[in-house]
This record gives sequence, structure tokens and C-alpha cells, in this order.
Amino acid sequence: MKTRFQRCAIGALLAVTWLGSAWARPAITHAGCTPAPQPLMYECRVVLADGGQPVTGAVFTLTADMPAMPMAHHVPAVPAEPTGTAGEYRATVRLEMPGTWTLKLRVTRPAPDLLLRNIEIGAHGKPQDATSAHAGH
Ligand SMILES: [Cu+2]
Repeated sequence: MKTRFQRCAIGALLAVTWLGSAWARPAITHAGCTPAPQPLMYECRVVLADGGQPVTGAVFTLTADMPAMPMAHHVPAVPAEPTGTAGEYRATVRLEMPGTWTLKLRVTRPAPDLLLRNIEIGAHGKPQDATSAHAGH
């Protein structure tokens, strides 16, 4: 049987490990896409933060997939660029239909990572209207 001290020490070690990984990892605090002028193209903006601080100088590509339709779409990965607002980045990606998309950020800086975020895409020209998903397939 473990002593009270041993249990406490293990708990503290787990807490430090968990907090350490949380702090070391940028998180998506905001993501959204609005229709770009070109058909089917959307300008996506994501905000990265780490421990409440904006992450500047991040390097990543943005692609997307539909969780309801695995393998059905191939969205070319686009390098994201900073918008000028600290922690905010943008990339223009091709989203072929309304519905739920998973944005995928393949991060190389500050550290290799894969960040995912589900967003709703409305019909082109109607960013708030996310009905009639998959009607075109
Ligand atoms: Cu689809």
C-alpha cells in the first residue's frame, strides 16, 4: 500500500507534466472562414495563443477536410501568413461545399504540431447559412 506522501508526489508529478505540455503548445482560440471573391474559395483566419498570449512567428500550412466525408475532398495545403494582428493568421483555401469542415494546421514553428478545429461553412456568399450540406454530391 502506498503512503500518503507517495500518492501526493505522483499527483504533483502528473500535474506538472500536464501543465508543462499545455503551456508548450499553441492553441487555436478563434477560427473562421468567409467567402473570398473567387468561387469556392474562402479566406480563413485563425488566432493562436499559448497560455493566453498571442503566438507570433508561427509557421504552418492550412488545409481542411469534411469529417462526414472522409477521403471525398482534397484541399491543397496553403501556407498561412500573419495578418498584422498579433497571433492572427490567414490563408485562402478551397472549400467545395457548405457543411462542417475540420481545419487542419500543420505547424512547423514554434514546434511541430497538428491543430484541428471544426467550423461551419455556409453556402458561398452566405457565410452564416450552413444548410444543405452535401446536396452537391
Ligand atoms: Cu463534402
